[in-house]
Amino acid sequence: MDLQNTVLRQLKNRREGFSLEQPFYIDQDYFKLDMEMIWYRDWLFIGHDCEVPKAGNYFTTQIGDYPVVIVRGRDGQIRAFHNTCRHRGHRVCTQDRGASAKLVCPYHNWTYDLDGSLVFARQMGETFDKAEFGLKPVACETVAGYIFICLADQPSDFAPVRDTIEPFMKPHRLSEAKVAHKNTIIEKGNWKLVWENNRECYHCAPNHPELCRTYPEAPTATGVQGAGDDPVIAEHWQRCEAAGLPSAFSMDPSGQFRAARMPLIQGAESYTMDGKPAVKRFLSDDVKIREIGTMLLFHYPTTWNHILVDHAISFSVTPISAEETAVTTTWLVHKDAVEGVDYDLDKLTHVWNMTNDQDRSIVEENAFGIRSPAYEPGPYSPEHEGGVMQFVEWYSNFMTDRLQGDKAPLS
Ligand code: 3BY
Ligand code: FES
Ligand code: FE
Repeated sequence: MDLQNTVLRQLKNRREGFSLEQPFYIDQDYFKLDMEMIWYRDWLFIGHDCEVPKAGNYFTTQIGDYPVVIVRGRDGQIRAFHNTCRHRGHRVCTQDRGASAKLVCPYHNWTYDLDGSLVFARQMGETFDKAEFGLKPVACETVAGYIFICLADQPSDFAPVRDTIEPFMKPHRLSEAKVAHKNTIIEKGNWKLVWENNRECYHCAPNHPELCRTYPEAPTATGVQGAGDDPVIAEHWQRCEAAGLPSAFSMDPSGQFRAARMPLIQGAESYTMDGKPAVKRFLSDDVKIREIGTMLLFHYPTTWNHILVDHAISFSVTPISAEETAVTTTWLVHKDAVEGVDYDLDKLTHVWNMTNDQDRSIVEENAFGIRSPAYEPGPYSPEHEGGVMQFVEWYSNFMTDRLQGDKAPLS
């Protein structure tokens, strides 16, 4: 409770427009509080439904202390379960991904159906009732090719997320895409530093030569100010919307998620060194124009995304410890696109592999400096770092609400 009061006070007295106090980025107890208040309670992007195309396909993940398995059932539905056996707790699925008609715990072979019900448990005695020992479900929703889970017993309403992002995403038909490549890097920095870095492009020109060939560094693209008064962006929205692609800036009132379609640098169609498409077979036949730029979607605390005409890239943030964060990048292409024929994997992944590594280094050096006793919160650039201020604002408000909900308000 003492810690909760300290955090509440620090957030209340926070200097607006400045970075957070040191412990928010390095302290184990603050990290635990982030996990309990945000990660164990809110909706988290966890993967794509095209990663489990058939019944029995599954993948596993780890959110803080919780191992989770996501599996497609014979009825086609994607479900999530706590990946802890109801016998003595062994992880049921121990691989990153796989395919199986049933989920069989390796310890004593308790066997679960794809809907989580226990169907087989050897020699457990007369009175044993299998119905009592199904895998514990985790709330799971899919929208336009994206799977979200929520570890809370009573998840918040998913409808606002669905209502905002579905119209933007649907035309790109990502449910029918395939994973061309996926990788995970570990960044030695707190998850909030990963986000702060993502929410501005003030750092792009000095750090991202490859990305800057095609992605505009203007704060209107990355930030959260809407940008409807920028004539280039207004024209882009008009043109894309006329072609049936929702585009104008749309942000949830809570500040937790935002979708907007942004133009790339003039003439560029994709994140390649020459701006030309990386994939010959485009993602969706429903998209009738080529110069659609990038559909930007973020949803705190797990994901930011770029959806282009020829491919899509999702990013997923997973905290590991106070000072370590995993960032998983997934490149999606049309399911019929053939590697070596329609796309070259190096060309497809080059720009973001470079950019991710540059961002990793930035986050790690940022964390390094913040560990110094001489660190103190510093001012964000009002022109370039509005998106970072917005993230910190969201974090502070969200944590404050949750912490206050857990106890009587501060006197
Ligand atoms: O990936 C992103 O969305 C942001 C935009 C610019 C900097 N950063 C890479
Ligand atoms: Fe799973 Fe025994 S712990 S079968
Ligand atoms: Fe960056």
